Amino acid sequence: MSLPNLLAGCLIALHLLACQTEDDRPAFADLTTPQIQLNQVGYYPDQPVRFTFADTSAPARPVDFQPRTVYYVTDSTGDTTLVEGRLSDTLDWTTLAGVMAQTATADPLPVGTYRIFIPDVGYSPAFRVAEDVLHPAFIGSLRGLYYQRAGQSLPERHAGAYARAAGHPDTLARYHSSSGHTGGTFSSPGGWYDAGDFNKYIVNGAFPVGQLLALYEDVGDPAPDGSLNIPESGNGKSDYLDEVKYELDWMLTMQDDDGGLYHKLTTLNFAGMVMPEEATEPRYAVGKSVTATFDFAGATAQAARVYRAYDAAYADRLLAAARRAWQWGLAHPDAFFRNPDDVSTGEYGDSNADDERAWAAAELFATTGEQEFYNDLQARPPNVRAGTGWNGYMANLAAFTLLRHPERVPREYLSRLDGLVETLADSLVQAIDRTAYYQPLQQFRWGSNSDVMNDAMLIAAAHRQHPRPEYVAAMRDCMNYVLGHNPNGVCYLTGFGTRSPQYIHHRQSAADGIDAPVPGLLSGGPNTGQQDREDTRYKPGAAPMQSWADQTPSYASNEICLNWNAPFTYVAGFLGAYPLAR
Ligand code: 9MR
Repeated sequence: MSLPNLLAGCLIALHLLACQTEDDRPAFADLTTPQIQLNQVGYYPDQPVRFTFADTSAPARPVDFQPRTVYYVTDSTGDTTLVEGRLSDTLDWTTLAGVMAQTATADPLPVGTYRIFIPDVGYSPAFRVAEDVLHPAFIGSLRGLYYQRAGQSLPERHAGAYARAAGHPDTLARYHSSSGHTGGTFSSPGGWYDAGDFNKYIVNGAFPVGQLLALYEDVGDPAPDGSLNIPESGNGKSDYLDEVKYELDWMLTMQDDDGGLYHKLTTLNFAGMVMPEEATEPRYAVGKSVTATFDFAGATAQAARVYRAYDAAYADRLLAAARRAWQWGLAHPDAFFRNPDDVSTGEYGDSNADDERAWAAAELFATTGEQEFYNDLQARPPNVRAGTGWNGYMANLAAFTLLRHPERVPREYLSRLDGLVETLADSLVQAIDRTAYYQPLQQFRWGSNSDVMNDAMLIAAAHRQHPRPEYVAAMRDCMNYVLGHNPNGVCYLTGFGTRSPQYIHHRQSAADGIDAPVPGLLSGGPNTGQQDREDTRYKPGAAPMQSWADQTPSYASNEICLNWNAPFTYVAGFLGAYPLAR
């Protein structure tokens, strides 16, 4: 081709490109701004639309902030203005969120898709208003657990683009010397991978199972047969219970003949960022602990109740396993787990098992009504906590279960628990109302997004006892925060909203060659500890809520984990299904 022809060709190509860009983009495209932060998944038709205007690209100095006056709610094209409203006075949210901000709470909107427009700032991402607005995210987060299945291939018909080979059969797991066995192997297949790593931990299997089964008990089956597109769909049984059973079945394999539970099934060290089938280092049963054993007793005793109608023989098996674990726990009160010198995988360590014991006793009592378990609860009543992060603390689940099954619990005991939950929930509601971005946390630790969701679970427990609109509003505020109403302008559930994490710390997502990460997984969220700062580039001087990095190496802020998806699932399921929530 001659030079003039080449130039002419280039010009035509450039012209086409320009035309295409102009034609395909809606008028507002260049004006969509992360400076307007809101719940990118959306709002219920009876929910006020809370959003914030904050410029996170500039240093948050009061002198630099230019307050705006009005906002408009527009249709999704941005062309038609539907509502005009005024922004709040300027709020100094620098300490926690690193921003100067203005908020607004628009009146509830009818079903539809909308944007917020602020003159000289731009348009927000589009958001939906719908009766079932959280349902896709709820199903997505459950399917996120399916994607975590170990020992099973994920066929395209269930996993779409994320189809993959099976990894970690775990049929020839070894015994680490800390397990009390020498030599030999045992079979421990199935279960969900814990997180971005491929290991399986009893403490962090039992806790999410307890939270997920709590939802089933509180709202009824939230994902009936056929709703999750998993291999068991169509078997005539709840998809929800089918998926949770995948974890329970694995947990049952981790019980030693004497009733004690191996603490975890892991490699000696974390694997590289590879697909599951490429991570083939030997796996070991490591340790045997009182915390894992009581946690297992709690989860299986609860499951024995929930699975009775699903499969009575399975329920019997679960209850027998729970009783044996309970006995082992009583006999080994000091069997606390520490990583042996040659093991560096997750520890889930703990030096106090009172709360695990209370959870086990509560579930065994709710399931059997036997006096022994109540006596134990009287000696060690569950001390409910809020705002402190999970950190292996099980007492909240114990309290929720006792409140859920009041018929067996003496009135005085119950009213003490009820009062505690109500007082804490009320203090959370107040904290949410006066804290940046209307969420309850003052401290942002590892997995802070789950701390927000765990606090919302506590509010849900109070709401079950004392239904109040302010409880619902507070839970929805927590959801707003996690789904985009935050200074990062990020919807932390992968695959949902308009800006969600692209580089989660998750081996499959890093290694599968697909740009977008596996969907339905909740990023841990801002963490001022920044334990990974050597490999992660955090914004210098980031405020606590901005101490988050969408970077693959950021295991301390952008990993995903079972015990983060589970409370998200609970809250999304509760808001969507609980009759008193609306
Ligand atoms: O969630 C856990 C966090 O509270 C701890 O500070 C951290 C360090 O011990 O571990 C986190 O749990 C990780 C576990 O140890 C291994 N799998 C991934 C978990 C989430 O990061």
